[in-house]
Amino acid sequence: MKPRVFSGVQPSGDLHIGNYLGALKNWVRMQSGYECIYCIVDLHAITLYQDPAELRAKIEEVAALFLAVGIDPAVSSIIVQSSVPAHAELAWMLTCVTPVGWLQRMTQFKAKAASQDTVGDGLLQYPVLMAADILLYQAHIVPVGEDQSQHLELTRDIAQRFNALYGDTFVMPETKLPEVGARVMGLDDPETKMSKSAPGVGHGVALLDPPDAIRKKIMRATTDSNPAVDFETMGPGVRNLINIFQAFTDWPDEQIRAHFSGLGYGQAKKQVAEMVIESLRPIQQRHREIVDEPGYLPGVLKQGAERVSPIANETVELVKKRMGLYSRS
Ligand code: AQP
Repeated sequence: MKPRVFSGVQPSGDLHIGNYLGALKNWVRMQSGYECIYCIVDLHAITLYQDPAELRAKIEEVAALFLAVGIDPAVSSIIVQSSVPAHAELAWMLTCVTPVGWLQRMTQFKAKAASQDTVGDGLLQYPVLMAADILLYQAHIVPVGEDQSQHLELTRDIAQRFNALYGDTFVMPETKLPEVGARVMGLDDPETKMSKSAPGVGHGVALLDPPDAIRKKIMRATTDSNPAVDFETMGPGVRNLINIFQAFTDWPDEQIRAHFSGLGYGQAKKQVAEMVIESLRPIQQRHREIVDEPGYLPGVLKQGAERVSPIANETVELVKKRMGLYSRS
């Protein structure tokens, strides 16, 4: 049997090249060697307020993007988190074995809570729900960007604690980061990671941005006062742009150095912009075709939920049995 992979994306805004290079690109590659489950984590998205109509539309947009980047529904399962009730059910059981101090230490919680007037409990519980997503499918590998590493460590801690209290139940999942692109930074501020929910039009490149918008954003990206690319002294803005180029092209370090060394910033930005535009073109084209095919997307999501539900239900039944809860079986 192939090892199982699970990963997800929140439909909380426009998917950007950070989401693609940090996660989705890896997901596509993993399909050949693993049994993959890719999830639109809408229950995670509502940890911060979402306009209901916009959220509904985003769920379908993200699903269409999964397909457009190359997730093949014939071999991988694409699911919407809220359509498989076992995610929320297991999350509650795991909440009960998770010390609140573990959750209060999470960097993402602290950062997101700081920008809210009132902090919903869901924001604190976010990593427990993420642990449930992964452990529900007894996933072996979780391909994510670097920002999710801490949540993955917590997932392992929760699984270990559960196994210690109730007996061996969960597979211990491993984190898989991409070699390049694990942390794509904001174009307007290379000290913060590119994020869907960050304000500012020049912050991120969305996967569905038209070529002109991509060109404009990259040409205006924050750099430093050097006149040309110097790998020894370059600041985080230029480094970020070159990382983006490398993550899209998969060129080795030597080729990247030879290509960019000594290039003026204007020229370097142009190269990056055109590379991003050309890389996104087929994804955008495929996205349009998928959206224009009535009934296709709902069919894919229904098939995905039907395929994974037996795995999810088996885990929930096992956990209930271990905990002494009432079980139908
Ligand atoms: N800047 C990034 N660089 C590399 N990888 C990234 N990921 C996110 N941002 C970057 C990876 O994308 C996957 C999906 O992320 P998510 O939707 O679960 O939420 P997130 O990590 O919180 O991403 P955002 O874009 O910052 O969303 P918001 O603003 O809604 O919180 C994950 O594998 C993540 O590591």
